[in-house]
Amino acid sequence: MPGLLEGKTALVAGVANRWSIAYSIAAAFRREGATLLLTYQGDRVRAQVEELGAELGAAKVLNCDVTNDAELAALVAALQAEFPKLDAVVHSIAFANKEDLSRPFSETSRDGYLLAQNVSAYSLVALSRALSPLMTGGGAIMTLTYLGATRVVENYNVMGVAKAALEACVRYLAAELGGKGIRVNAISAGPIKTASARGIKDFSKVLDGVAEHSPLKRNCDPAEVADTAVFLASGLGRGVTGNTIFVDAGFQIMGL
Ligand code: NAD
Ligand code: IMJ
Repeated sequence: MPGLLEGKTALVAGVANRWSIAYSIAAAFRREGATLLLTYQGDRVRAQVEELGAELGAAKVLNCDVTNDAELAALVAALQAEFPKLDAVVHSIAFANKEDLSRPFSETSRDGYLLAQNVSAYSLVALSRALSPLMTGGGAIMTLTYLGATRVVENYNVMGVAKAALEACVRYLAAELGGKGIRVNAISAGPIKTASARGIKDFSKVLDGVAEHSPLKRNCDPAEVADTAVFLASGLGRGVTGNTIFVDAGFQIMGL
């Protein structure tokens, strides 16, 4: 049976290691027959991501810090030379200062606030502006968000505000890029034990809470998030844009 992404080229930004949500998405995209391009942030993770890229049969593994306009331009130049068209872009990137994810939200510094917005929200705008001209046959841009965008989640703080901005960016980008046949959506994943969750105070309590209270009585797993990304990148998602799709074992519908 042909894969759902046969003949499509997808760029996945945000693989740091095997536990990254972006890694699961890249693996699912390959499974469905996509040509895979991976980008990573800097030398610290290069060796690891190159190894994972080789394992996945990625066509290209490229450096790109999404806060650096020169690196974004270099990425576009490198792709233009080799890949005639891009069909899907996955933005799976977030960062805030660790201390801003534990102390009171009102103590967030101006620099900490701007850092979280720059890396976690503005970067979707920058990436979309850079890469949408390569999406000449239309396509799908998607990002990862979290419930803390619209609800108060303990310690999520400045990241919640950044995710609120990210979800608004999704709507404005969707409205603007729709005319080019480019759809823009967010996947709101339930808590998953990745590097970005490690060291977060009481994270295992958050996982236990979801397992106890969600409709499906369990946590979500990264492969479920990845299959939703496949749906959005494929023709099956052709009518969906500007949306936030929850892949969270149903947790967000619950009141008490
Ligand atoms: P992760 O740490 O594996 O991924 C975060 C990625 O962001 C890393 O690959 C890191 O290199 C990249 N990154 C940070 N700054 C960057 C920059 N300046 N330029 C380029 N890349 C940069 O963790 P993850 O949990 O897979 O997170 C991926 C996305 O999923 C994030 O947006 C996160 O907010 C979101 N998310 C995570 C969870 C969870 O519970 N793990 C739940 C919902 C949403
Ligand atoms: C992160 C902080 C507080 C509560 C949290 C999380 N909950 C969940 C997360 C309940 C699920 C994970 N998440 C959704 C994120 O988006 C994480 C982003 C993040 C994590 C770190 C940790 C290490 C660091 N900076 C970070 N920046 C962003 O130094």
